Amino acid sequence: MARVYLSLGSNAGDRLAVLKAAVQRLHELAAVRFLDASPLYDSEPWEIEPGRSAGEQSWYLNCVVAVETTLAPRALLAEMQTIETALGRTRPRGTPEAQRFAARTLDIDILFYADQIVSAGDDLHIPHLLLAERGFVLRPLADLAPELEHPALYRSVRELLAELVDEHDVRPGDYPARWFEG
Ligand code: PH2
Ligand code: MG
Ligand code: MG
Repeated sequence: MARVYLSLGSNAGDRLAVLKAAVQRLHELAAVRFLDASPLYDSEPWEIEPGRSAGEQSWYLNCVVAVETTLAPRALLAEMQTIETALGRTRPRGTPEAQRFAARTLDIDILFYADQIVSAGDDLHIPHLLLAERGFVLRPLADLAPELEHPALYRSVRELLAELVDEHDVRPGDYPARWFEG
């Protein structure tokens, strides 16, 4: 079993319902054991769509979830993409740029997979390449696993958060601490 941390985010539709449903789907996967979820954060969007002002793009609801899994990283990624699609994520046609900036009902990113370092193609990089730059990832991750050490940066999540320079606003959401099932 590998311990895995996932970043979940939604900035379209009923964001809270989407994140709750995503946790429910994780429970339903035989090869995944749900462990815990962080509190929820309302976060200012990183990487707004070209041609839009910051005020126009909806804020995200973000959290981090800890699971254990017997799936290998590539198989886990495929399962997460299945959940994204099942919960209404559509990928706009067009350039990778267009996809990257599009609003999303649900995005699930693998942050850490045990202490493995994986770089496989364009779509699978573990640890997540931007995690140390993003408050919307580090804040909830520090709630769950402050002492977790980044296997390439040799710093704990707590240290990464203390050193973080990120102008984007991340606010504890006005939601119950146990917003999820399980
Ligand atoms: N996800 C992105 C791009 N920008 N911004 C915030 N605040 N939260 C996200 O989850 C997020 C983002 C791409 O997946
Ligand atoms: Mg993402
Ligand atoms: Mg993603």
